[in-house]
Amino acid sequence: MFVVHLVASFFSKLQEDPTKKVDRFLYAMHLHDDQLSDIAARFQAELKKGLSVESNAAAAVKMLPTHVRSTPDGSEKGQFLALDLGGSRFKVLQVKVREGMGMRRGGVELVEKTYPVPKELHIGRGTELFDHVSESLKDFIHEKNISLEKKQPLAFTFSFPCEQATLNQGLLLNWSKNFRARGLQGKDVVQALRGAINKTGGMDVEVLAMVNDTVATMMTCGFDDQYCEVGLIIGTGTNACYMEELRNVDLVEGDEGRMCVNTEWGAFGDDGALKDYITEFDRDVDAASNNPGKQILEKMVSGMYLGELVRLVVLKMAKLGLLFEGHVSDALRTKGTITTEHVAAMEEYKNGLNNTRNLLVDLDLSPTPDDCVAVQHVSTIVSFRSSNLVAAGLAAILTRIKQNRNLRTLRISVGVDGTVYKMHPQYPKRLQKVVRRLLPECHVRFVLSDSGSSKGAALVSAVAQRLALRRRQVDETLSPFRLSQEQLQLVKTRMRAGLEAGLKSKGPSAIKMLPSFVYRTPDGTEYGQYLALDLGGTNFRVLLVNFKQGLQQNPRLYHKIYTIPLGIMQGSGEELFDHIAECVSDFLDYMGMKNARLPAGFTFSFPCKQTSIDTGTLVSWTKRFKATDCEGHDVVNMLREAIKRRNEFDLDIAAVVNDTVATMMSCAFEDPQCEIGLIAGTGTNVCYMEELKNIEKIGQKTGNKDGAEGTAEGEEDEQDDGRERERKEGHAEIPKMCINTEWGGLGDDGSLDDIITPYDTEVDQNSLNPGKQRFEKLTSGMYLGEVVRQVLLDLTRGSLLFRGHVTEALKTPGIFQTKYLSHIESDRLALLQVRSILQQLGLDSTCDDSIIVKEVCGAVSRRAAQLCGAGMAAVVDKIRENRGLDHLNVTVGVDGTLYKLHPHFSSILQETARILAPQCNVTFLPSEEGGGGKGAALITAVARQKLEM
Ligand code: 0WK
Ligand code: 0WK
Ligand code: BGC
Ligand code: BGC
Repeated sequence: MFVVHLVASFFSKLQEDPTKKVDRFLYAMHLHDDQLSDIAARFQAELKKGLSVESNAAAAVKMLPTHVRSTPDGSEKGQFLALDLGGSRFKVLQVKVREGMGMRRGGVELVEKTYPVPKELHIGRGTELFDHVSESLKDFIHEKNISLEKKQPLAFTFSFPCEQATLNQGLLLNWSKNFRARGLQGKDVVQALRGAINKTGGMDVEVLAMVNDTVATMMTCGFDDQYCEVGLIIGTGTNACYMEELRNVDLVEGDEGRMCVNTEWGAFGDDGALKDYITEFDRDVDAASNNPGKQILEKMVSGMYLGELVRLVVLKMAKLGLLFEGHVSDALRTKGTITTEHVAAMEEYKNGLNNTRNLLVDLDLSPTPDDCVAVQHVSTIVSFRSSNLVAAGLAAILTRIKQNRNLRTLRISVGVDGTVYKMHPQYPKRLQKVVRRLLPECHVRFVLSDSGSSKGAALVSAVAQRLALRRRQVDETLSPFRLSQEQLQLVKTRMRAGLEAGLKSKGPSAIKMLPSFVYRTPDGTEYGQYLALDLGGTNFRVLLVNFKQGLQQNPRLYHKIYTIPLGIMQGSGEELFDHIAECVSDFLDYMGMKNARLPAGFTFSFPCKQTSIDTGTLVSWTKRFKATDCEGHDVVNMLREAIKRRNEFDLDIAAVVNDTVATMMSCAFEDPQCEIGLIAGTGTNVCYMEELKNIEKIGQKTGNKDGAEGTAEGEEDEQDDGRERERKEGHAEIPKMCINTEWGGLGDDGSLDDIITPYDTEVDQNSLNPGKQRFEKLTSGMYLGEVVRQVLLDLTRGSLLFRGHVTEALKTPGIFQTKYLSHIESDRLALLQVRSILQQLGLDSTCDDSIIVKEVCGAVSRRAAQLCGAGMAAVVDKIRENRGLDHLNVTVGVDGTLYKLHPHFSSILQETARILAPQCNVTFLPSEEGGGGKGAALITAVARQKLEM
């Protein structure tokens, strides 16, 4: 038989190769590479249009966000029911991912059953369609004896365009293919499914995720191929999805990581973008379809229409006498008599011609061998155009991915499914060849989805479940850090009680309330040249401060920063002060003032008991300092001793002040309303101007071994001119003194135990001063990084992070410096940069991991800022009540790297203080560089001038 055909065709060639006649007739369907590149370029423009919030509404290609943020990463597991609706077959499945013993590692087990969907349901009421779906589900559950004890998670593949706000919700935008059930457009199909399942009853199912079949196909293939980031369906319908950069998906919050976008490319051309490629046959197919004007590309590409296109071409050629000597049968006139299966059959290598002849005979035609060759060629041209158009669409998507990732070459895999791609013998080859021709620099692998898309849908549900579980577990882990208004109000109350208690007792109190012997803030009359030493924060600064006569003139400042090596911080007191003296000596050299015996102020950022402005007995070290033989000693003497030991220069140390006091003075020099000093840096602390009469412990002389007596009478004069100024400033001349609260100690008496978390306890236990400075350990820069590390450790041990790998890095104390919090939490920082910070710390992370790390950092720093805000509310309300005011205007001078460098700390602190102290209008004035030194110089100036009086 075949030989006869061969001979016949050879002779006819002599006449004319019948395919030539068809090529001429279907010239418009031949798409050359430059036309395909043009279509790819047009499609790329459509992708952009669909992604952008400005043009999405008008875009034909809807670019629907899917809320699938990652392809499988190997940790998915679980047992799921799955529904696969919308393709040529409706299937119910049970999918087991890595469940159960004996399964080779990483296996997925599928049990499935196909249920027919009666045609009338395709066009009936939507509720009936979903009733049929849920009844099929129930039937499947019973047939497969799936226990209904526990709630069964379900994954739903629904192959129609849906607008999704989350993974388990989706508004149907429009039907396509052969579905047009009423009453569902614009409705949430997941809700519709839940409704049907409840109506059917007897099933306890939770719909975890609804995905488009392209997405499910990408996930299915991504299970075995990590490069698979594109899903392609060429079946009844056609469509593609791919992993887009989240920053480009305007319709979804956030710009970190990626999200799979369902392009719905079937609608490409609905806005006329393909008008110059549409042939009369395409117009006929569209006109006769149940959604004219819609899904233009789909009608040129997918299985529902290819057969019809061939029929219309053959019909037209027959009518024009180009086939069957012009004979036309009713069957040929009848819609749908040539299906895509027929097209595929006609193109089979061996039996293609035979199948063509059989088909034409079935259509009551008596084809000649040439007719068969010609009709077969029509099928070839129609399906060739289909694969070419798909190739153009893919080329656009892959080019976009390459550009998104600034890659010169791209290695990627495309997960494919659909009866056209699967059934049509030559379709895959043709498609792959054209893609490789259009994108020579890309290495594209096509992965056939071997088991339908439900595996992928289950994986999405597994990811959804894992993300939901992780979300719940991360929320649980972080909820103790999320302080309620009531809790913050409590902290304010406890801070207030701690301030009051500290003012009263002479004995130990959690909040020490240390008198500073600074009775007033600067009044601008300060003048002269002073040396200032600023120890205790991140750096040690030596400054020369020059105040010129005349009000508010900014002083000249020269300074040099020195580091204090950890070994010195935690060595002997002598070494520490020798190191300080050495730095001062270096500075005086640098300033060429070795011989000047300058009056100096010493900012010493640790709790000191003072009996005068120039004495200070260190109560206890804090932060990183632990030098021996210092606690209980007068630090001014120790400094003097060290200077004497060095015997190179001499200083007249006239004042020692806490950095909070120095900061208050420095800011008060600019803003007279400044009566509070706040440090939020390595440590945390606050000072404020308290009324002398409230400082009971000052009442009687605080004898300490340095026994500096003299100051007493000084106080009176102070009081006199204090009185003078008060009058000037209106609130009756109440003598005041600045109190260094040392609020870092709040909670040392257990008063914060109800908000301290196990992570905080861990940090406290591993600190240099366990049980001490509890409030500081919840709020200051030295500890926040450690609290974060403890939380990350716990989350990793719970395999919620870093795939459960507890690396050495994560176990290393101090590795997560607080500055990383500031970097990680800055809005400008994309996730990629968060990942590179984690990389530097030896923490290999995924996008999701860095989202969680950022959240942990945010929770820990937010709590810190809120606690400081609550503490500040207590201080300003005390001052307001001290003065019997309904409303207080006050300024707080602030310094510290946490307050100054952290992206959100300062605003959250201010907001909290505003809410908790509504009767106070608090202005926060960041101190300028070296404020601690300037403040010390101001105090020294005040102390000096007093002496000259
Ligand atoms: C098989 C998938 C299904 C998808 C179908 C598309 O499991 O989700 O909708 O492929 O191909 P069709 O059956 O429409 O040819
Ligand atoms: C800068 C001040 C200094 C203070 C420091 C606190 O000049 O007195 O100790 O701020 O901030 P930290 O360096 O601890 O972040
Ligand atoms: C639908 C898509 C679907 C595709 C393949 C199209 O008609 O709009 O959502 O992915 O068919 O099934
Ligand atoms: C110290 C305070 C200091 C604060 C800020 C705390 O650890 O106890 O004296 O003001 O840190 O530097």
